[in-house]
Amino acid sequence: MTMEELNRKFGTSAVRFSAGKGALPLCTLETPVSRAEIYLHGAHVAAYEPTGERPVLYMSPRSNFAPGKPIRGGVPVCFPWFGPKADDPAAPAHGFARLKPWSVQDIVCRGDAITLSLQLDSDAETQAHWPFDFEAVLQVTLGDALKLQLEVLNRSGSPFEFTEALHTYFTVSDVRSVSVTGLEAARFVDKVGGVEQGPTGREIRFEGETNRAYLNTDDTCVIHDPSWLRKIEVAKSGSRSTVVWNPHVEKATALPDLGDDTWPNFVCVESANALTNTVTLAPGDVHIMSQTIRVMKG
Ligand code: TA6
Repeated sequence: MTMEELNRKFGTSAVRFSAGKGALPLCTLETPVSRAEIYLHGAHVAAYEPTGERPVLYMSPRSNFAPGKPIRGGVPVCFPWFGPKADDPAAPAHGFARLKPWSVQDIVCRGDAITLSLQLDSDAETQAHWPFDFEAVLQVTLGDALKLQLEVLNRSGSPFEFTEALHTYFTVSDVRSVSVTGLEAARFVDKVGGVEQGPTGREIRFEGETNRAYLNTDDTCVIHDPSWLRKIEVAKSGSRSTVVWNPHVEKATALPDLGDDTWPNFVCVESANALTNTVTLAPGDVHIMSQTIRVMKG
C-alpha cells in the first residue's frame, strides 16, 4: 500500500505514515505520554520517547536506511536465526526478517494505548534461506510503556526450529558508568571468551567488549544509569535467553554503520531464544515472545 492508502485506511491524529529516512515507509505513533517510530522495513522500532524523557532507544548516526540492509539501532527483529546461520555462513546475520518489508496487518487504539501489528509471510526469497512456510506478526503497543510481541505461526506441514531476538539498543549516558541487574543467577555463554560461565552473582558492568548470551532465564532486567538518574526495566515473556552486548571500541571500529565514537552511548539487552534455547514449533502452532520496556526515575 502507498503512504496515502495507509493513511486513508489507518491514519488518525495519533497514527501517521510518511516517508522516513532513505524514503522507507515509516509509521509514527503518538499518545499523550509517548511517541514511537516504526519502519515497515524489518518491522523496525526505531524510536521510543516517553514525553519529557530522553530517547530510550539508541540509533546510530551512521545507520543505513535501505532495502536489504539492517538498521543499526532501535529494535532489530532477529528471526529465524540469531547470529550467523550455522549451516550457511553466506546467509545474513540474525536472519532475514530485519531485511524484509513487513505489511500493516492492523492498528487498534484502546484508551490512550495504540497497537500496531505488522506481518511477514514466507516467500520464495525466505524459503531459499529457510525452507518453511510461516507467518510472523510483530505487535508494537505504545502507551505508558513500550511492548513488542513477536508471534510466529508454523504454516508448514512439518515442525521447524528457530532462534530469535528483539535485539534492543538502549540509549545510556556512558556504558562505562551503567550496570545491568537481573541476570546474577543465570549461566551465560561469553562470546568474547568463547566459554560458558556459571552465574556471577553480581551486576553486569562494561569495562570492555561485552557479549554474553544468558540462558534459561525468564528474569526481568534493569539498566541502571545513575548519571541520568534513570532506570530502564526490560521485562519479557516467552523468552528463555537474554543477550547483553556492547562492542566497546575494539569491535565498534569494525562496524562502519556504528563507528569508533558512539559505542559508549548504548547497551543492548536483547530478549531472545538463542543458542540452546532454540524453539521447536509444531505445524499450526504459534510461539509468542514479548519484551516490555518501561522507564523509571532513579
Ligand atoms: O547480540 C550481539 C551480537 O550477536 C554481536 O555478536 C554482534 O554481532 C551484534 O549482535 C550485532 O550484530 P549485527 O549483525 O547487527 O552487526
